[in-house]
Formats: sequence, structure tokens, C-alpha cells
Amino acid sequence: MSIQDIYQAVVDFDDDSIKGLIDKEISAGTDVKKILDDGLIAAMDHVGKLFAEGELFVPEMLMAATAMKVGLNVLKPHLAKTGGSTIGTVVIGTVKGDLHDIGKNLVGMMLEGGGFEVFDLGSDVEPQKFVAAAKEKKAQIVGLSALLTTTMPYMEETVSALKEAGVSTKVIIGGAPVTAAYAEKIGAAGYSDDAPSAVALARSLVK
Ligand code: B1M
Repeated sequence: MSIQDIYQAVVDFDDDSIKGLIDKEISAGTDVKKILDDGLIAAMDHVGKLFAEGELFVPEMLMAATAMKVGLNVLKPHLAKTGGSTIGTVVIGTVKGDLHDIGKNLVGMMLEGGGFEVFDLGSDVEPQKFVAAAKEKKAQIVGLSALLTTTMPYMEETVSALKEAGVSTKVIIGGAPVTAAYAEKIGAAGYSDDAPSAVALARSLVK
């Protein structure tokens, strides 16, 4: 019984075993961040590598994603703290054309754990939907996720749509192909490369 078993269950698309394996690790006192980083995220990185090498195909990536999502839901109560007052409101989503939602979900969970109220618009979100939600929820921050180089331009479109609508909400962006330089180029308030640093960034922006 180890984190390696959790890693292997994702790689084997074994969503039936994930919950039991994670529950046992948590009961044994294993650090939740270690389960997340060395078990779930490392396994998805491996799956992505196999896909890039032509060893795995989209249906298998989807099955691995299902196992990862089961695991994230088991970890959620341990990542999100309970109680405490809200320090700000975040509207988050994956940009238009992009169906990858695991990283966005994780960032949303950790923002909640970090004291933010989070409204998740899901994936494949049109720029105007971000604009409407930012206005309606009076969000301090809009969080955009993109995992494809082909969908990154919708981040820029969303930043522009918010500006054109006169919404001064700060935009933070992230996702595997995204960089700090890109954030600067499109006029976003900041970029982070993982969920904990997204929380730190969001906190620094609402201070
Ligand atoms: Co897709 N896919 N996929 N995929 N997929 C990648 C992204 C890819 C890198 C795989 C590869 O080639 N190695 C590649 C993109 C290449 C590129 O553009 N550079 C790729 C491709 C090509 C595709 C398709 C085009 C394949 C096809 O159809 N031929 C297709 C596109 C569909 C679409 O979106 N329109 C596709 C489809 C899919 C599935 C649907 C099968 C599935 C997604 C299921 C789902 O999410 N519900 C899938 C998966 C699972 C992956 C990989 C394997 C894993 C992604 C993941 O969940 N990682 C991925 C390879 C990889 O990334 N290693 C791949 C785990 C997650 C925790 O990490 O999302 O990076 P990540 O999030 C991190 C950080 O990036 C950051 O924090 C998170 C936590 O640390 N972060 C933020 C993310 N968002 C943030 C927002 C922030 C701040 C930080 O602020 C708001």
C-alpha cells in the first residue's frame, strides 16, 4: 500500500480502487499534498507523455481523467478548509474550445480552501459568459485555464471582452502551455503554474 498504488490506479484507469487507496493513505497520515503531487498529478503527466508518444489515445486519456477526478473528489474535503469568512470572489473556467477541466477544478478547490468564494463556469466557456458572471457575482478575480496552445488566444479575447465591457476584475491565468510572459502580453494581472501558487497570487491581488 503506497502512493505508487494510487499513481498506478490512474495509469490503469482503475477508478474503482482510487477511493479506497486514498482513504487508506489519509488514514495512515500521509501528507495530502504528497498524494496529490506524487500520486494523481504525476500519473496524469505520465498519461500525457504516453499520449504524446502515440502509446495511448483520447479514450484512454479520458478514462485516466475519470480516475483522477474520483481521486480529486476524495481529496477535496482535505484540501478545502471549512469555516472562516470569505476573502474575495472568484469566477473561474476553462476557456472557449477547451474541455480540459481537471487543473481548473483543482485550482477552484484550493481557492475555496484558501478562503475565496468560487463560481465555476465549467469548461469551453465563451468570453461573454465570463463577462456576465464577473458582473453578476461582483468578482474580484476571474481565473482562466487553458491546456491547449490552440485555445490560449481565447484568454486574450476574454481579457479584451472584460475590458470592453468596462469590468475591472483582475484576471489570472494558468494551464500547462501558459507562461508569465503570455500573461503580461495579454494584459492579465498574473499567471501561476500550479494550484497553490494560484491561491497565493489571488490573495496578493485582493489585498
Ligand atoms: Co488533452 N491534451 N487533449 N485531454 N490532455 C493535453 C493537454 C496534451 C499536452 C497531451 C499531449 O500531447 N502530451 C495535449 C495538448 C498539446 C498542446 O496543445 N500543447 C492534448 C491534446 C492534443 C488533446 C486533444 C486535442 C487530443 C485530440 O483530440 N486529438 C483533445 C482536445 C479536446 C479539447 O479540449 N477541445 C484532448 C482531450 C483530452 C481529454 C478530454 C481526453 C482529457 C481531458 C479530460 C478532462 O479534463 N475532463 C485530456 C487529458 C486528461 C490530457 C492530459 C493527459 C492531462 C491534463 C490534466 O488533467 N493534467 C494532458 C497532458 C498533460 O498535461 N500532461 C493533455 C492534470 C492537471 C492537474 O494538471 O491541467 O496542467 P493541469 O493543471 C495544473 C496547472 O496547469 C495549473 O494548476 C493545475 C494544478 O497544478 N493550472 C492553473 C491549470 N489551470 C490553471 C488556472 C490558473 C492557475 C493555474 O489560474 C486561473
